Amino acid sequence: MESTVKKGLSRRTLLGASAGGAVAASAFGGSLVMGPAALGLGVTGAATAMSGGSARAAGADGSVAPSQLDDYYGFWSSGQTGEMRILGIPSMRELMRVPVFNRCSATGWGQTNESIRIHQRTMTEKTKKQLAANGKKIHDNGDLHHVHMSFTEGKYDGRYLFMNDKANTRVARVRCDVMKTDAILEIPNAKGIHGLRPQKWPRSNYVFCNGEDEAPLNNDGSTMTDVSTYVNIFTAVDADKWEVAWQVQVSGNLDNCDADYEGKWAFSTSYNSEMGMTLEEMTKSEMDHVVVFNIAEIEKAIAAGQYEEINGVKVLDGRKEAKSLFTRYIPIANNPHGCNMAPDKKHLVINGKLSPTVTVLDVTRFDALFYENAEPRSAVVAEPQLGLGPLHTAFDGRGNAYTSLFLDSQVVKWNIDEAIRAHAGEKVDPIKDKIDVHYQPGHLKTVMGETLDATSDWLVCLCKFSKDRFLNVGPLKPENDQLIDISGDKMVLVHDGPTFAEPHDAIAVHPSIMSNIKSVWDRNDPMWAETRAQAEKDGVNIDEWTDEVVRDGNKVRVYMTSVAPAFSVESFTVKEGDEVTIIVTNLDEIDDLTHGFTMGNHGVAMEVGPQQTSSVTFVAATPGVYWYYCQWFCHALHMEMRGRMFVEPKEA
Ligand code: K7E
Ligand code: CUA
Ligand code: CA
Repeated sequence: MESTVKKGLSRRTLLGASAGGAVAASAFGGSLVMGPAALGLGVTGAATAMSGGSARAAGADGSVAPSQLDDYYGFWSSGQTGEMRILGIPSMRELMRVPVFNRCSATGWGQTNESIRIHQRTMTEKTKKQLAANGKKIHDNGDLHHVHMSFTEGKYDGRYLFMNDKANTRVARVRCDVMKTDAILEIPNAKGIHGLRPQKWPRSNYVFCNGEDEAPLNNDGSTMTDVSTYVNIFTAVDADKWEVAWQVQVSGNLDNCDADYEGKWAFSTSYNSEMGMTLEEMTKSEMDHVVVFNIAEIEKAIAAGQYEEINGVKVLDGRKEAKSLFTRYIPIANNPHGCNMAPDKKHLVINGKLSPTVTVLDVTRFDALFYENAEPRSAVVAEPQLGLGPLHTAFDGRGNAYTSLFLDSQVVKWNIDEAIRAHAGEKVDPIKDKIDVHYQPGHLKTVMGETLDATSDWLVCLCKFSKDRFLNVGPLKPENDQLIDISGDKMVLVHDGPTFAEPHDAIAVHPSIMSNIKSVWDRNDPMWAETRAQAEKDGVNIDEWTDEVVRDGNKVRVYMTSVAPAFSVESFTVKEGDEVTIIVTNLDEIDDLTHGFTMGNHGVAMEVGPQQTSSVTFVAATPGVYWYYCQWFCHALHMEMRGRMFVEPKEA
């Protein structure tokens, strides 16, 4: 088996071979991407192989041999943890955590000056006031549901990843070259950004963001219980400038969204068209709706100045009663959730949640929705009944869709074309397969299934409950992200992947798209441009060996460099109450040689990657000797990579 791997056979072939034996491996020698189903291994076969705990199990569970690389990058949201995670697919190995909205103890994200500047750049005055009242500079938590990559002409382009923070009404952008957050935007007027999607065509000029929660536009306490003053806001963020391009006020709330492959439309589900404030009120109507946003009409009105400027943002009125050309409302069965555009460029799938159906809309019929006396449901081309609690749908490259059934704890595979034919009266069953998942699935994702590169390789199903699938770790259990082989006719469950609170969503991306990813920082990176400007003012060159302590009133700036295994500064002296800023430049330029800076008993720690500059500011509180040290194991003498801060009494 070892030598077969070296000959370049994919793990997928081995997976098939593990059931059929070594003979099968050689029989299928050159032809790769043979799923277990294609090799005659059905669901039962896989289950037996795994529960039998045989030597084959490791091969059948989606694992990748040590030192072998995964076939795909997986970018995972983390829900209330507030970070983004990178996993390998199919091994489901967690490769990295990228702090975004959260405070990270390891990297100092949310504490370093570089990260605080990114947080504060677009912060509203109101938020600053609210934070100050709580003794804080930034929100250091978030609820990150949706991660999506930037597109060029309907395909991932490896530039950025975009994500939402439902908790604090923000969106963030992560640079794919260094995998660091480079921009955070607080969205004014809206409340609780939930659904988030980039424009797919011609490129991601916009990132569309749904405000889920209803609140008064001027939320200053002057009106609170009068629901008629509440608004809901759809936002288009300029993905390059990372500022709000425009907003549209809508009827009902907004849940999930997506965009088409022509750059004409964005669409959002609404579960609260009732504008109810209680569960009973929010589920009262038989029908809610999908809002269709007409990008060209919106841009025209913005260019013509037909907007109202509210809190520095251009806002259009797209509510039903405004009878504008900005929006159309398509009635959909009560409380829909997921909103998924198929890679066939034509079909949009709306997931029923309370209804056992999904509604398939033909987006090429959306122009007609804007004609006079248009029938609002004229774009509905299918409404297959799939099972209980459909939440989200993913697509493969063969015209099939995979829908998560939250209540049934299943994934159902169905064919879009056959669903449309059945809707037209033909006797055909669009449901191709159902598989049990464990348990209560939310999002599910195929490899690049939200792009024109959709493949029929793997499906990741993000289950909300794991219950008995893992060793009991207490009342709080992990989620269970399951890996399902979809290369054959039948879906085959191959791996259980425990994850911490609470990945809602993920995307899978081929490594060829990630070709601009770096191992060493560029010294001229904009991440520390302001830190560099301050150093220049202080007459310090941070690109070279530096050992400078600059005093500026009660502010002290300590410039040092790190080369394994030493900091350039072995000790420095400050006074009690001084505001101390430590600026560290890592002069090492070797792959993976990260240093850190931790100041003992001050709650301060940060990452300093190869060729990176990081800085952190704190107050030297009480007199005494404090050791600082490098917290990233970097050298045989890593323990010795430390120094002392002497804090003298104020009146000394
Ligand atoms: Cu369904 Cu926030 Cu994407 Cu969770 S949402 S599942
Ligand atoms: Cu430098 Cu450890
Ligand atoms: Ca409703």
